[in-house]
Amino acid sequence: RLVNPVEEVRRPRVVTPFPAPKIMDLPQFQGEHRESLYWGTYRPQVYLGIRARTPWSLLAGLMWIGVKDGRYAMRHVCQDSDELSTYGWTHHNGRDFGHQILVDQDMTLATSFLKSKVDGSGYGGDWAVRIDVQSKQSERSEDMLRTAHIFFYMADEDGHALSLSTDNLDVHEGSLLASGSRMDVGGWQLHLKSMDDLEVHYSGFKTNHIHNLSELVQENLGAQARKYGRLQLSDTSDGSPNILVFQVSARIPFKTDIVFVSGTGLQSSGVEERVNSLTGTSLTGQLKEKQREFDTKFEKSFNLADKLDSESMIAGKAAIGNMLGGIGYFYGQSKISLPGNPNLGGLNNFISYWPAELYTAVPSRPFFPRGFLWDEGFHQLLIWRWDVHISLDIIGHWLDLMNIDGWIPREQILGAEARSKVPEEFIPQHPTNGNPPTLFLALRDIVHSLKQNKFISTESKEISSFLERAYVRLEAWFQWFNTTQSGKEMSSYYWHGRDITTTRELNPKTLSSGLDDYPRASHPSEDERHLDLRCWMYLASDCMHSIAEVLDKDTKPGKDYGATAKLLSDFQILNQMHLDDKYGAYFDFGNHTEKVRLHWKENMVGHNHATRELVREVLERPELRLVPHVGYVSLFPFMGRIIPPESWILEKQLDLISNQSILWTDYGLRSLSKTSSLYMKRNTEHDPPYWRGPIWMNMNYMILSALHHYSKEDGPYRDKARAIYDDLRGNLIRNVVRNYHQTGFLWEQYDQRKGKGKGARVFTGWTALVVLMMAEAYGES
Ligand code: 6A9
Repeated sequence: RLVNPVEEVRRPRVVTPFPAPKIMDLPQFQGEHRESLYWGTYRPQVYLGIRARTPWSLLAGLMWIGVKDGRYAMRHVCQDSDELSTYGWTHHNGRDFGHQILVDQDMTLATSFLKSKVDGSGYGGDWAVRIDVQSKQSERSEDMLRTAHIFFYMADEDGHALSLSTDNLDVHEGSLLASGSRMDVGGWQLHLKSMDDLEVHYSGFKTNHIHNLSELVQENLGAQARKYGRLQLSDTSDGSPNILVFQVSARIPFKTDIVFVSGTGLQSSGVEERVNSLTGTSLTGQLKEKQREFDTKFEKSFNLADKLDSESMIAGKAAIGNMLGGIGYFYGQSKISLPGNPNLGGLNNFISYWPAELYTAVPSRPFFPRGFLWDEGFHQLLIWRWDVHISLDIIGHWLDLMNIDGWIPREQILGAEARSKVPEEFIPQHPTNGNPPTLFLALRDIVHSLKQNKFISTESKEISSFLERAYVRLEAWFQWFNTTQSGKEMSSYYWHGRDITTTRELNPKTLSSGLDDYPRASHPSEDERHLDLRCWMYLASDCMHSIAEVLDKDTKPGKDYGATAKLLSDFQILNQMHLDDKYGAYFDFGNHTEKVRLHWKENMVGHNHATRELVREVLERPELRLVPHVGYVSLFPFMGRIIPPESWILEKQLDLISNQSILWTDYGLRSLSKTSSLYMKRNTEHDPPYWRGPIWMNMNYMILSALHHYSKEDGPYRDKARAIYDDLRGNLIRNVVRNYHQTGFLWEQYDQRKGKGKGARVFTGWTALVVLMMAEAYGES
C-alpha cells in the first residue's frame, strides 16, 4: 500500500491548533510575571493542594482523619459526602497569601499559605503552610481532648525520587523532612517546625497514579491498624519513592508550620534563616500583614469602605477569596467526540486534543473543579478588578485552546486528576457545540477602562499588547459563531447541537447555551432563532469593534464589527424577529407546541413482563412561532441594553421583572416565569428542573447591571428602573449573605420560594458576583 507521508502526519482538523503565535508566549507572561505565579494553591479539587504552573510538577497537599459518630474517614479530595460544615478561603490574594477555614465535626482546621522570594531562593521562591488544629468548642475539659492525625505529602508528578530525612527529628528546633532536586527549582527541602508535642510518622510510595493517593494512604493505615491496632503510617518506603507522606499526630489544639525552600543546592542559600523566617512568630507576623493588605485591597478594589455591614463584608471577602483561591492549573488532553466517524463506536468515538495547559478559576471545588468556558467570563468580571495580570493570563490560556476552526472546547477536563471526577460519558467535547462567548464581557470592561485611562501605564501597555496578539483569535472565535451557529434568516442565530431524535425529554436540552434545560422550541430545527445567542453576538461584535478601535485596525470588508453590532442591535429588526407585541416580551422563535407532556409508557417484555418508561407525548402539531416562555432568555435584549430608554417595551420589561407572579421573588429573579408551561417541570425521569425556576446569580448580575444602566438614562422609566434596581440588589445580596452565614457556603442556585441555597455547594464561581453587586460595579457598554 502506498502511503502519503504528508497524510500520515497530518492531524485531523478538529485537533489542529489555531495557526497563530500563542498568547501565552508574549514577553509579558514570561520573566517576573511567570515566576511570581509559579507556586500556588492551584489544586482546587483537594482541601489544600499546592503545585507549580508546570505540566509535571511537585505537588503538596493535606489529608486528615475525620471522625464522625466514632467512625474514621480520610479527608483529602473535596467531597460533599465528607459533610464539612464549612470550608473555604476566607482570604486569598491569588498570588502569595491565603487563609482557609475547614470545620469537620468537632475539629476546626485553619490552613494558611504564604509565598516568599528572597536572595538564595530558587525559581519561584519558597513557601510555607501553617496548619492550626483547634477543637470547635473552645472550652473543653482536658480529658476530652483527643488526638488528631493530619498528613502532609509531597509528590513528584515527573516520577523523580524524593529523599527522606527522618532521623533525629526535633520538631521544636525545626527539622528537615524531605529533599530533592528538580530542573525547575534546583535543590529543595521540606522542613517542619512546631512548638507543640507532635509525633511524626511517614510512608513513601512509588507510583505514577498520584490521583489515587488517598487510597494508598488509607491502605497503608488500614494494614497497620489491623496488625498493630494503631493509626500510624508504616514508617517504611518503597525504593526511590516519588511520594512522601508525613503523618503528624498530636492532641488538639496544636499548630505546625511546614516550609518548602528551593535553590538549596547553592552554597549561599541561607536555608536556616529562610526556614526561621517562614515559621513561628515571624510567620505569624507576615500572615497578619498579608491579611491586612488583603482587607485594604478588598475595600479599595471594590470601593466598599463604609458601604457594607460586617456580615456582608465577611461573605464578600469569602466570595472573592474563594474565587482567587479556587484558581487552578491543569494540564492534559481533552477528548473530542467525532460523530462522523463510523469506524469507531460508543465511548471510544473520540480523539485527543493536543496536550495543553489551562490556568483557570473553577465553578465549584467539590463538584466541578475544572474549567468551563462561559463560567470563566463571569469569573473574570470579578478577577480583572482585583488583578488584571491574573485575568489576562487566564483569558490568554483559554484563547490558546482554540483550534484552527476558531472553536474552544466548553468543558476542560485535563489530566487524570480532573478526569477522575467526571463520568465517562460526559468527558468528550463536541466540536459542533459552542458556549456563550462571555470572555467578551470581561474584555469589554477591560477595554472600556483602558480607553478611560484607568490603568497605570505598565498595565495599559500589557493590555494593549495582549489585545494585539489576541485579536486574530478573537476574530476567529467570532467567525466560528457567526458561521457555524447562524440561522436561516439573515442575522439570526441558534444554538446547534440540540437532540432532534430524543423521545424522553420534555423539551430537548440546549447544553451549549449554558442554560441547559431552559425551555426552547419544542421541536429543534433549522428554523430556530435563539434570542440569547443573538444578543451574545451583539456583545461580541460590539466588543470586537471597540478592540479594533483601540488597536487602530482597518475595517476590512466582511470584518466591519461596528456594522455587525449595529445590525444586531437594530431595534426594528430585533422586534420583527423576536417581539410578541401584544405581550411586550421577547421570545425565541421555532417549531413549537405548548401541548407536550411526559407520560409513563408500558413496554411488554416477553409474555407477562412489562417495563415502564417515561416518554414525551406531543398532543398537537408544532408550528413555526414565537416560543412563549418568559424568563432569563426573554430578558436578553434588556440585558444587552438594546431597548431605547423611551420605548414602551422597556416599561413592559420592567413589569415582567417586578411582577411577583412572573419573575420577581424576594431573593432575586426566577429563571423562568411562574406562568410558563414548563415552570419547575422535570425534563426526564432523571432530570429535575434546573434553569426552570431557581435563581441564578450570573443572570441576575446581568439584569441588575441593565437596571442600573436604565436608572441613569434619561427617559420616562428612569425612576421605575431605579426603584426596581434598589430592591433587586438588596434582595440578592441579603439572600446570598444570609445563606452564607446560615450554611457556611455559597451555592450554585437559590430556591425561588424560600431563597434557600441549592444545587452544588461551595459554588464559588459566578455566585461570587455578589461582590460586584455590593460594589455596584457593572461596567459600561
Ligand atoms: C457533567 C455530571 C458529578 C451547569 O458551572 C458549570 C456548568 C455551567 O456552565 C452550566 O451553565 N454547570 C450549568 O448549567 C455545571 C455542569 C456540570 C457538568 C458536569 C458531569 C456528573 O458530575
